Amino acid sequence: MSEQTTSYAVEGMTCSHCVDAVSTEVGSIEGVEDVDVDLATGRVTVRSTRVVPLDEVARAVDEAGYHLVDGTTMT
Ligand SMILES: [Cu+2]
Repeated sequence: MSEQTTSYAVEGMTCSHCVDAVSTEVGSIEGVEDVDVDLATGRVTVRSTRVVPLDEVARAVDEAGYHLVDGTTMT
C-alpha cells in the first residue's frame, strides 16, 4: 500500500498547545504516521499508510476541540 499525504484546513488553533492537541488526536487515527500542523495557516498535513476517511479526521479534530473546515482538503 502506498503512502498518502493529505492536508486539511483546521479552524480555531491559537497556540502550541492547540497544535499539540490536534497532533495527538489526529496522530491516533489508524494508519496515520505523521502529523504536521502549521499554526499560522491552520494547515494540518497528515502522512498515512491508508486513505483516511474525512469523517475520521473531522472527528479527531473535534475531539481535540477544534473544527475541520467543511469538506476541505488542500493539496
Ligand atoms: Cu492553544
